[in-house]
Amino acid sequence: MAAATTTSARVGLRSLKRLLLGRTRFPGRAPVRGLRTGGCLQQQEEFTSLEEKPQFPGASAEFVDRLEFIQPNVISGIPIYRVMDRQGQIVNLSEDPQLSKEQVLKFYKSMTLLNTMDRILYESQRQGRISFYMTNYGEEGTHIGSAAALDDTDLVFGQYREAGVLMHRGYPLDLFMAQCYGNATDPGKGRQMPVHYGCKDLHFVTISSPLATQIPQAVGSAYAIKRENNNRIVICYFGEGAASEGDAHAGFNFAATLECPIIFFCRNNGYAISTPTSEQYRGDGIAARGPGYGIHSIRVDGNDVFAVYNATKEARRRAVAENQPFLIEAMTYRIGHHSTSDDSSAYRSVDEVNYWDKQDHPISRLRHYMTGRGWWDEEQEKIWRKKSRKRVGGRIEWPSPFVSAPEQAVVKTIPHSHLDGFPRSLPFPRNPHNLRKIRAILTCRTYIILMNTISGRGAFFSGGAEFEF
Ligand SMILES: Cc1ncc(C[n+]2csc(CCOP(=O)(O)OP(=O)(O)O)c2C)c(N)n1
Ligand SMILES: [Mg+2]
Repeated sequence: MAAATTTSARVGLRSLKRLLLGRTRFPGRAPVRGLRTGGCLQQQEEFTSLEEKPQFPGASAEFVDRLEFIQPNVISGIPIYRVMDRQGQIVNLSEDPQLSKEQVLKFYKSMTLLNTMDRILYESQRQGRISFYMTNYGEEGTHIGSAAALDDTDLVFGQYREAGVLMHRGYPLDLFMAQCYGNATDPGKGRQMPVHYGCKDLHFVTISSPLATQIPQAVGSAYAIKRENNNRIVICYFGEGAASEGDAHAGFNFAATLECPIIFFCRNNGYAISTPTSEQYRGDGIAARGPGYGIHSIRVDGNDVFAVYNATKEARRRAVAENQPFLIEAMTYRIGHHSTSDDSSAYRSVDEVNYWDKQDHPISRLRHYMTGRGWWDEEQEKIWRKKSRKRVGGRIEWPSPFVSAPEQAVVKTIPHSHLDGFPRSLPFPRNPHNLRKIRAILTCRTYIILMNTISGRGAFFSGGAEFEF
């Protein structure tokens, strides 16, 4: 069978050779004639099959005479670059980014502050104070490590689980809170769902929920930045689930062919809502796709903030110097539920979550590193935790237990059909039961008006007029 295949392959090669009339590029051999219709019938020089080189414009590769499919598992997985082990020890001293104590403390404080903000906003949602929230638990290292390696003017396109990037850039806690509460201070005035932050001054493009749409948009921006030639880059974050969208593939290919200075930063956290990676793809993750598009790619331990920092810094340096896209796949784990609309205990075990929470967490890894150097101890930890809780908690405005007079006025503007029996005789208590009921009975538009109202100090729109209270 193998011999027959080889023979037929050789016959095929010979006829192919005839098709290539005039296209050979071997030195010292003049082409017989230019290629034209019917060229296969014309005379050409004879070569041995070993001398023949492929001339296809679409690939640069050698001929082989064995029929063999490429195995998807030909290598045992793209390796995962790391700098620190789980105990916070530097594995290879030459890879230590040698950050100062102040820089490392800043990393740690940003990562823990993000964690504290998540806890308080998650609780806010559970108490019915805000409509929705998404935590970043377990992915703090990917946010801070990558953000710290960028220039402040590099343009960020996020997916929705990258609040730490914005926090590292100095977005105030007040505005995080205002956005989630959709109140008068929110630059978007409650028109977006919670966690859809955006900040022009900090070069952070507003989050939009349809998955992967940010990818081709980011590539377009990177192309514009390349034409401006001002040493900036674009970084585009997305999850491994979003990488299955068609937009991701279009974006990768445009970035490679147009040679755009962009870092594709994939947070591979194991799940896309309830879909585990084992059902999401059959190849070797997302990093394996990079070479397919001609993109320099690396896989890093996303729970190692130094590995993320080193990889992003080098990718950024080369993206600027070479006008090339880079792909970083940061391996991590989504410790929280997908969002407050999800209950992950339905599709994964508590033991699995506990492993990442207790044994391989980016925050504890960095803390081990800091305590190993004598930069941090339990007392400092206690003081900082208390202070950060106060910093975040102090931003929440606790509304009064009853709906205020201006709020009553809004409820009166809601068509009766939308209220479906909900009492117009106000005040009604602002408790979670009432909020849930309101959510269930109101149409989306009315719901937004009411949520803005109820969230306290809100801005709302009614009949074209804007009220603030
Ligand atoms: C086009 C589109 N399809 C489906 C959804 C619903 N959806 C929201 S998040 C999500 C999962 C995304 O997972 P991943 O990209 O891995 O990010 P992660 O949530 O894990 O950070 C899905 C399916 C959506 N928002 N947009
Ligand atoms: Mg995911």
